[in-house]
Amino acid sequence: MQQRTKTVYTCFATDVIHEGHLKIIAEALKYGNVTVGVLSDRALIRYNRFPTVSLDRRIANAREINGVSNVIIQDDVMYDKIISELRPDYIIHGDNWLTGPIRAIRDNAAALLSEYGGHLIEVPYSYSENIDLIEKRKRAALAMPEYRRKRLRQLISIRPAVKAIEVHSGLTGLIAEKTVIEHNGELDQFDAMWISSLCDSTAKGKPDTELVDMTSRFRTIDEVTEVTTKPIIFDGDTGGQTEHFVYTVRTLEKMGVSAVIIEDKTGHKKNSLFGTDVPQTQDNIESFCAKIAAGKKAQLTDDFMIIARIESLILDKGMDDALQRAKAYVNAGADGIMIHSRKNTPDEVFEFCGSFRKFDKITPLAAVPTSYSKVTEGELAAHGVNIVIYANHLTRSAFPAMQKTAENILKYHRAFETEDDLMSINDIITLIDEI
Ligand code: SPV
Ligand code: MG
Repeated sequence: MQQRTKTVYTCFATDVIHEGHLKIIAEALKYGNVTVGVLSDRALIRYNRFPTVSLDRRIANAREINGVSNVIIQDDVMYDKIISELRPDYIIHGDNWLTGPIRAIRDNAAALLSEYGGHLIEVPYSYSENIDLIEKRKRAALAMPEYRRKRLRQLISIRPAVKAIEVHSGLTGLIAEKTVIEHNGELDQFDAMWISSLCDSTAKGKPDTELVDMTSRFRTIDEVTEVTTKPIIFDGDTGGQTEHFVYTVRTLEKMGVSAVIIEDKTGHKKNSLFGTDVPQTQDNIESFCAKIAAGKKAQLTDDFMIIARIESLILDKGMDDALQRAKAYVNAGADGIMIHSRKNTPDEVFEFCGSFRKFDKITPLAAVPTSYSKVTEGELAAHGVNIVIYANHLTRSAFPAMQKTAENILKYHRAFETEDDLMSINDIITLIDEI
C-alpha cells in the first residue's frame, strides 16, 4: 500500500522572508509537503510584530518560496484552528519559541499535536548579521512618523479595544513597548501609549495645571519616540488658545503622534479627578467647536486624530449636556470622543456610550477607567468603547516603590535591606540595548 505524503506546517510572523525562513523550509521539505501559514494583521499585532507590508504581499512572498505546496492565512497566534483543520503530521518552528511568553504557543501546539500523534520539529534559530539588520530596519521603519502616526487608526479598525498605557520618559516608553505577557494561554501587550499631562507634570515635580509648557511636553514625546514604535496619544490638556493649538497640531503630526485629546475646559485647568472640589470652568460649546475645527483645518495628514474630551460628567453637568456636546464636537470635525468620569462604577460611562451609539455608530470612543478600575476592557468594548486608557498607572506604581527604598536606606543606614526590592545590577546595566 502506498504511503500518504506527510503534511508539514510552518507559520511565518514576518514581513520579509530571509535565510532563516528558507532554512526552515529546506528542513520541512525533508518530511513531506509543506504548507506555510501567514499570520493575519490581527494576529501579527498580538505577536508584537506590527505589519509594514500588506497581507497580500506577505502571502505572495510565501508563495514565491521554492518547494512550498500551499499558503494559508493563520488568523490567530495560537495554532488550534489550523491544527484542527489541517491536522499536519509535523509542525516545524525555530527553537526561539522555547523561551519567553511565546513558549505558550509552542506548548499549546505540542499538546494539540500529541492528541493524534503529530510531531513538533524545532530547528536551531538562525542568528546572522543580515537577519539582525532586517529586524532593526523593520523596527526603524515602524518608528518613523509616517508609520507610527497612522497606526492608531489601523489598530482601531482591527482591535476590539485599543489599550494604551501612560508613559512619561524613555524608560516608561520601553515598558509600554516591550512588555508582553502570557496568561491563560493568550499573549497580550499594550497597543499604544498615552502621554498624560498629570504624569508628565508629576515626573517634573510640577502640578497638572498646564504649567509644564508645550516645548517641554514635546521633549517628552521626543524621548519616547526615540526608543519605541507604538502609537502615541497625547494629552493636550485644553489645547490652550485656539491660535496656539493649530501650531501644536502641526508639531504633533510632524513628530508622528497619532492623536491629541483636548478637554473642554478653559482658564486655570486642574486635574479632572479633583471633580468639583476645585473651581473649574467648562468651555462653551461654540468656542470649543471652533478650537476643534481650527485644529482639523490646520492638520496636513489624513492620519492624525483630534479627539474631543467631554468634562460634563466630571463637573456634574449631566448626561444630556455630555451628549449634546458629543454631537456638536463630532459635527465640528472631532475624530473621536473621550468621555471622562470620576465615579467608582462604569454606569454613567456605559449610559453615555449607549446613547451616543444610538446616533453615531462610527466615531471612536475613548474611556479612562481610573476611578472605575473594576471594569474590564471587554466590558468597555461591549459598550462601544474603542480606546481604553490606563492614564497614570506606571507613575502611581513607581512612586511608592521609590519612596519605600529611600525610607529603608534612611532607616538602616545602608542599602542591604532594600536589595530584595531591587532589580539586579546585571539587569540594570544590560536593560538598554546598545547599537
Ligand atoms: C491625565 O492623565 O493627565 C488625564 C486623565 O488627563 S485624568 O488624570 O484622569 O484627568
Ligand atoms: Mg491630563
